[in-house]
Amino acid sequence: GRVAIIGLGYIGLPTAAALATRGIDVIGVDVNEATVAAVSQGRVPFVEPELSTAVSGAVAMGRLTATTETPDADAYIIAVPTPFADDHLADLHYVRAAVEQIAPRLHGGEVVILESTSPPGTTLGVSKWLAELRPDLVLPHSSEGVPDVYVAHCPERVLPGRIMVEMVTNDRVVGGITPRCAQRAAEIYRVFCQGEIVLSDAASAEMAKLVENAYRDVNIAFANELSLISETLELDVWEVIKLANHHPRVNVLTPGPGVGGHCIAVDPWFIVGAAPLQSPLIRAARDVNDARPHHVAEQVAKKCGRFRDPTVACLGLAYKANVDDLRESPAVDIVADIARALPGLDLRVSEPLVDHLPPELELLGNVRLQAASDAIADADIVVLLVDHDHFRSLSRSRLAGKVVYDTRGLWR
Ligand code: SAJ
Repeated sequence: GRVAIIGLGYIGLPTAAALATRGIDVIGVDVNEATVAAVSQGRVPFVEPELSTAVSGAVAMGRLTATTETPDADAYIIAVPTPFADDHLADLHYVRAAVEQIAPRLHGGEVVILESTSPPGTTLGVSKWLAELRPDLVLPHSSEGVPDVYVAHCPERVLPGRIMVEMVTNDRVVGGITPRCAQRAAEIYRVFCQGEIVLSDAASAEMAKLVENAYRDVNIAFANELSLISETLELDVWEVIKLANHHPRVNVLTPGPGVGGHCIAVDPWFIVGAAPLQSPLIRAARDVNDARPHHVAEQVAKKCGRFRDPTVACLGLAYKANVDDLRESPAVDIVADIARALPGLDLRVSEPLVDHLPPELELLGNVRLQAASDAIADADIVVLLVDHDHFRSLSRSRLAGKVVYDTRGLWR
């Protein structure tokens, strides 16, 4: 069979590569022509370990092709973004656009899988959209007749930086609009997934994915709140957490400069949106984590007050350790916040995984990208924002005599 994957981003492209390298014919579809051109030549437009080899191999074998037009296929996997709108509700227009592209291609017998993280009810909505667009087909939610298009939700749960490993080894939840839909969708994931494939209904699968990320968000918020409390009580939060974690049933996560990425800072809002009155804890966690970047920037400004003309080095811009992804990164927000609050400040930034500043920092004029050793050498204040391995291995003697603000506890 042929599988079409709509959306060649951080999830769609690895999934395409995983299927194609195991002998399935895969057609990748993306609205971005540059992405389609890159993939067609076997290139990956972003950094993810082991993905390049898989994509170039699959393209060379003729198993993976890319196009801007949704083709005829036996199965469709929708892996488009589901960002949030200003009101924190999910913006489903990319999903809707994918469904509109798929609908005219259906003949009956196909599987349509939504992989994008979505609020509960979205997969049922996809099925209903397909039914509206193709009244000649029987969709699974209609009570009469055996469905001839199988709609399911199969959320991804891979960790950026480990996608190619986790895509194969993680357990996978497949939620169908009907049990038969789940079974049909599961057949596709059996091609490359070595973890357990757990069948369920679509709405439970949607909610489970949101719960996974909200769970992590709430736990990071707990660690971040402990960091604030410890500052007030003049305690070392890293010491406190280390001691508490010696308890056999306690595992406090790591405080940091904020929660970035496109998932953990977004998905909890879909739960809050679905049940606002019942989710005060999840909402509070979001607020605690969202307040972190400004708090860190304020602390840096305070430390600057102790110098006449301070030079500040900020280490790291990525949203987390050892990835080159600067989108939704608290580190970028912190640098921008400091630069705006102290326009005359000499602000050096080091990010070993990128070779130019993101536009929002470039615009500010007083931020310079430098190698970590140069930035530190000139600095009065060193702010560690990302726990990249590169910074871990820096010689500690370089920091002697400087004010050090380690937001990740990397140099404890
Ligand atoms: N962070 C902390 N302290 C911690 C852990 C993380 O401050 O103890 C910060 C990170 O620095 C980063 C943010 O939280 O800014 C999120 O990082 P992450 O590594 O926790 O997660 P993501 O966003 O890279 O990937 C998550 C994963 N979800 C869970 O672990 C429950 C991944 O498995 C999902 O597939 C992914 O979201 C997704 O796409 O939903």
